[in-house]
Amino acid sequence: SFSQQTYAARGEAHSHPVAKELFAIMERKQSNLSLAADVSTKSELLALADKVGPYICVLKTHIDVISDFDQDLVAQLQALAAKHDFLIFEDRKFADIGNTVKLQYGGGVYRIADWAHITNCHVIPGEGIIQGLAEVGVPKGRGLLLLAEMSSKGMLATGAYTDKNVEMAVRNEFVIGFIGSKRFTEERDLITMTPGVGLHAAGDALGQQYRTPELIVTENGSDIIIVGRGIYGAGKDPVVEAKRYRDAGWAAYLNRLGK
Ligand code: 5BU
Repeated sequence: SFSQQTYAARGEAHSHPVAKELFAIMERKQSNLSLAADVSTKSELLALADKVGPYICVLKTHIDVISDFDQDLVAQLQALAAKHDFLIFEDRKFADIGNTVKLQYGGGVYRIADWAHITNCHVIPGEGIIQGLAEVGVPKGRGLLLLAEMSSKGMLATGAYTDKNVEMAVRNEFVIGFIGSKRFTEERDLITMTPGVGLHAAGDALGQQYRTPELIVTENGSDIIIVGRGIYGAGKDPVVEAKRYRDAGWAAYLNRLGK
């Protein structure tokens, strides 16, 4: 199983350039931690990314919640990605027909495909959404995650719907993996990234559910933990918490390897 192999070995063997780079970063930084940087201004986002950047493999953004977004923000994010050696994942959750998502991904105010190494989509419209996104993303060397599951209470991505995500991921080279709670397949070494990870809280008041790095990485075989408020939440020192989650995620990975 890929779960028994090191990130380094998986990166060397991988055929997708984004997955290859991601595994190499994880190995170099000994980090399978992604920061969900859900702050609402440009200055807060840049300050958080600069502080926590040394401890993460992926910076996950919701660029449309930044009240003073401008193109200089993404230029500066790209500079921070180079400085601290992380990839940028815009958690856009595209969900429209292929022709529309092409416009949303490549253009508009945000021009996501120009700066986000990774984005994601729901497959509710059918496989054309992947084809539309691929037309924009493949020429730019980007990668896509499918939302095979979500972390929130009562979510509807289960059973046959999750299985369809896996089938579509396997047959579309642009797809590098999933958002979900576990490893789904042994084909093409598809990566799983898991949000809803927390060491202390059980959830929030709006349906978020938190599970531990041990459950997610060691037992379920997921590859990357995504942590937001556990790192930058009220009263927290983001650097202290980022180190804590980085160490917990990496320990869970070493446990999985039996080291
Ligand atoms: P938190 O502060 O660690 O709860 O933030 C979780 C982040 O992950 C937040 O940006 C969500 O939009 C995102 N997320 C999620 O929580 N659950 C999901 O299933 C998916 C994304 Br997909």
